[in-house]
Amino acid sequence: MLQIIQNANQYLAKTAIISNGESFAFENLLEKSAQIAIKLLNGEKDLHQKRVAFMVSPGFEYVAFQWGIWRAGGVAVPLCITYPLPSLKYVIEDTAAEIVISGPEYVDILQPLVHPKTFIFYKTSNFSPKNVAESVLPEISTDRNALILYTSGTTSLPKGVVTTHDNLEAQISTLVSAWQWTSADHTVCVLPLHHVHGIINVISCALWAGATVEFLDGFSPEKVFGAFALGKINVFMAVPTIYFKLITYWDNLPETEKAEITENLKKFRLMVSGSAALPVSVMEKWQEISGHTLLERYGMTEIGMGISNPYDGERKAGYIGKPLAGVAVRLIDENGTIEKEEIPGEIQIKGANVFKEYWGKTEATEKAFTEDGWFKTGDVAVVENGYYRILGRDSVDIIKSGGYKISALEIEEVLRKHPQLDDCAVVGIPDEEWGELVVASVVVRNKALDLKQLNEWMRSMMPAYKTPRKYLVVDELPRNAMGKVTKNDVKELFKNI
Ligand code: MLC
Ligand code: AMP
Repeated sequence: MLQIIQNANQYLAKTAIISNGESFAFENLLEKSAQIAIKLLNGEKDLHQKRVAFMVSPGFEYVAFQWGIWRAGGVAVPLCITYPLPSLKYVIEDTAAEIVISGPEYVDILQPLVHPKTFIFYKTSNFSPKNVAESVLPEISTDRNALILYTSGTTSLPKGVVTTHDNLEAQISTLVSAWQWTSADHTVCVLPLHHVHGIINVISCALWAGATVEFLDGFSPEKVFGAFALGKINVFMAVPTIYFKLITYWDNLPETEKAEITENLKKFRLMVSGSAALPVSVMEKWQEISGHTLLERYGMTEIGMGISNPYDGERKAGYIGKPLAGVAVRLIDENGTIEKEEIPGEIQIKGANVFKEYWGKTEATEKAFTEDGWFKTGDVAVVENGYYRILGRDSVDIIKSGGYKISALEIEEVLRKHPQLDDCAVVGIPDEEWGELVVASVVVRNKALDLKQLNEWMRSMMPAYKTPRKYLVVDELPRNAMGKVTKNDVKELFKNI
């Protein structure tokens, strides 16, 4: 039996999930996920790693479906609930999903993709309760594929990162012990559930440890502080943009409300930031508000978490900390030399936490690893007094905005499909709130092009978080002597607007 299911059996009566104002015990989660597994099996003994894409809102049902897919022997492919049709189509087709599951709110958007020849389509409402004996569910060996998450990179289209149950168990168990999760913890999930931060660090770690996960319906500072005010939540994890937004909201409250929030926050056990660089100013301000030194850590879809500031011991502002237990980390320079303290190099990672492959992309998988099996992250760092500090990324085409990894090339490819554009270059520019802001410099065919319409068109093609926030019309893009667009010069163009 999968470890997370075995663990859940130890906490049957305890509250696992709170969502939509309802509490669900671990036994409810086990029961519901078993019912889902049986329905998905549809008389077969094992799904044998069929890809099952599911578009379900954060909450009890989301987790029950994820576990149900695993318990039936399938591979879970969570679909981002804010994706427009082209992005959903890409993920469903790229994984060759054999089953697609939709929550009631997403049936209309998925409907155009539904065709009896492509996949079996289920609505979550069709999973009627039927009591199930554990013995009828297949035994899942942990070397099997468990999850495919899509990540952007230096290829124009996102790649599916395949992790096995072994990988997930290593990622989760390492964090549970490093950050001392226990069944007494209570956390709140405000993050999207198609990325590791929400799926692994928040939900899976909490449930693995027998703790409670509460879901809010979307993120807003009011909702988060409102949930904190009830006095139960003691663990919080978020991206720097969320801390920035909480701080801005808090700054504008009357003094009495500020003081109440501060009192609530002081009772927390742990607050973590990650997915993007935490500005020192945000860390300091949060400390002033909450009395907590945020624990900053570093991770990636391909590795889960790799490097973390200590739970006990000094959490250094501006640093991502030290390698987590079981994760081997090295820094390599351009010549392949392993670097010592104080000399920058690319972070490379080895360990049971590292993913298996990019789905259906053998060449990309090979390119991502060194000959001796180290995963090349593309992030450049330096070690100072034993603590790692991120210096940047080796590709200007990878942008991090709001904690999301975004490929400039993917956006350019979509922009180029627009009939009125002759050329374009997408870059990320520094931004206090979002980390980086996606912007596009465009060469237009017709000077009368309506940028508002261009923006709306982009929104119909890609999720909002990937679309440019500013457009700049230029006669031509800056290029070097070889004719290649020079992205740093493109960034310069945005300095004064
Ligand atoms: C949204 N908006 C943006 C934006 N995203 N503006 C600039 N840049 C962006 N990136 C705008 C919207 O268009 C909208 O404006 C307004 O902000 C509100 O949009 P929203 O979608 O409702 O935003 P909000 O809910 O406030 O979202 C902010 C957020 C979200 C920070 C909660 O971005 C988020 O959940 N980020 C987390 C991503 C994540 O989990 N990453 C982890 C990846 S795993 P308008 O004008 O259109 O109304 C990973 C590994 C690891 O990285 O280490 O963890
Ligand atoms: P993703 O592919 O969405 O999983 O994003 C992974 C990337 O997020 C890493 O390769 C880093 O560039 C970035 N990242 C994660 N955590 C941090 C951090 N604490 N500081 C800086 N960058 C980070």
